[in-house]
Amino acid sequence: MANKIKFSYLNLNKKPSKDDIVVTFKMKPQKGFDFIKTAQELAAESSVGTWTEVTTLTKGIFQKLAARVIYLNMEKSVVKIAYPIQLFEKGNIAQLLSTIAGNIFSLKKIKILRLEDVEFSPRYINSFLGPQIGLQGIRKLYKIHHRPIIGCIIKPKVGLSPEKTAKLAYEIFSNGVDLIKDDETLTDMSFCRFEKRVKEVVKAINSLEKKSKSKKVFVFNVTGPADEMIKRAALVKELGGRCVMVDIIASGFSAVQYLRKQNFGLIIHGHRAGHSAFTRNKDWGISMLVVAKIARLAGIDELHTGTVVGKMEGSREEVVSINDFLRSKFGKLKPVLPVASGGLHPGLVEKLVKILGKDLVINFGGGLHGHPLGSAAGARAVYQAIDAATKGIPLDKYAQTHQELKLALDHWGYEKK
Ligand code: CAP
Ligand code: MG
Repeated sequence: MANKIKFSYLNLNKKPSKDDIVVTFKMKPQKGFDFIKTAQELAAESSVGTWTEVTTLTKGIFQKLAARVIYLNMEKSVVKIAYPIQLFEKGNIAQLLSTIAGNIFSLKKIKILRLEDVEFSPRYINSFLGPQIGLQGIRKLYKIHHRPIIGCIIKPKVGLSPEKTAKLAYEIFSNGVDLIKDDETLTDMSFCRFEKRVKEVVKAINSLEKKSKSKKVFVFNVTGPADEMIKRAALVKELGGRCVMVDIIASGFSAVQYLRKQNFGLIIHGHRAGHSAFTRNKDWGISMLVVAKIARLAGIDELHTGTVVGKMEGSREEVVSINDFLRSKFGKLKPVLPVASGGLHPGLVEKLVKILGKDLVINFGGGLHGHPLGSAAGARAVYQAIDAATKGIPLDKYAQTHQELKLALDHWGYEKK
């Protein structure tokens, strides 16, 4: 059906106004459809237009609210669209996504569509709460400023009782790990009730902190229906925990915003399980960079972003750009601490630090509990690897005097930088 456009959405000479939201899409129409016309239809569908002219769309409405195509590159399939700020409700991520990542993904005539990047104006950014604690706040709590935060995921990912979880956490914390987290599928389970787990783990941390000055953080997974999530986080707060985790994709950003709005003063750890359903295909979906920007608006304090060297997909260029964004200025919102996780073991640490730097959490699951001498030795091995990498000492050299690291390198190998 022909779509006659009365007003032109094309405005290649337009410099976006300072409050516009500018979105970069990778876009290619199906065979037989015109690139420039389809780009305009994208702008139309995601702002004031529809498939045909409507008498209710006045010139006044169009001039005020129409999105404009401000850049086109057919060879590279790039389209940039500027959206007037009036199209967006302040502080509403659901409405943002329905606008810039909504119906346009369903249009039949489009073959390739990927939301690559979005630039928000400070006015829009500042309408969100952002992280309550943020990167600096987390480092201040630990009093660790010059090395990566050492993290561990409890494994097996599900199956341990609250008592066994607490015992294991005590052992791992005692051997140099700063943060321990629930896995993303462990919530309130018949074999590991949430409340009991929090109680047992907090007890273990309290007894440990009586003996040592270092602060330990356990990341409790509160993922669930939004009302339950709030109850679980309130419980963590009440029982003396410091951090909660949300599976941000599965739970949805409205739930994350709702949690953030409670101002619990808890660190919010963002797990991104499932993101690859729409971030991984380079010709379709939404980039992880955009997800990271939205997570920061919503109020995540630390976010999984990839490792480059580990088991999860994510190119060096992509992961570095996400981490750089999380630490950079973004309106008045606090920076976010990146989390590298997935398939990591001590032999990968040197390379990882070379690529991603030291300002992040480095998380080990299998690469700690799978140590030939068990979890406590695994904790010592990851500590030694991070200590060596922070000091710039090659791991194989450091391993000559550090037995646990040596065993880990023999077991999993060593990827030199
Ligand atoms: C890591 C992990 C994390 C992934 C998620 C896992 O465990 O707990 O969920 O890191 O990926 O279950 O795989 P291992 P990402 O250390 O045993 O691999 O951080 O890329 O979102
Ligand atoms: Mg996991």
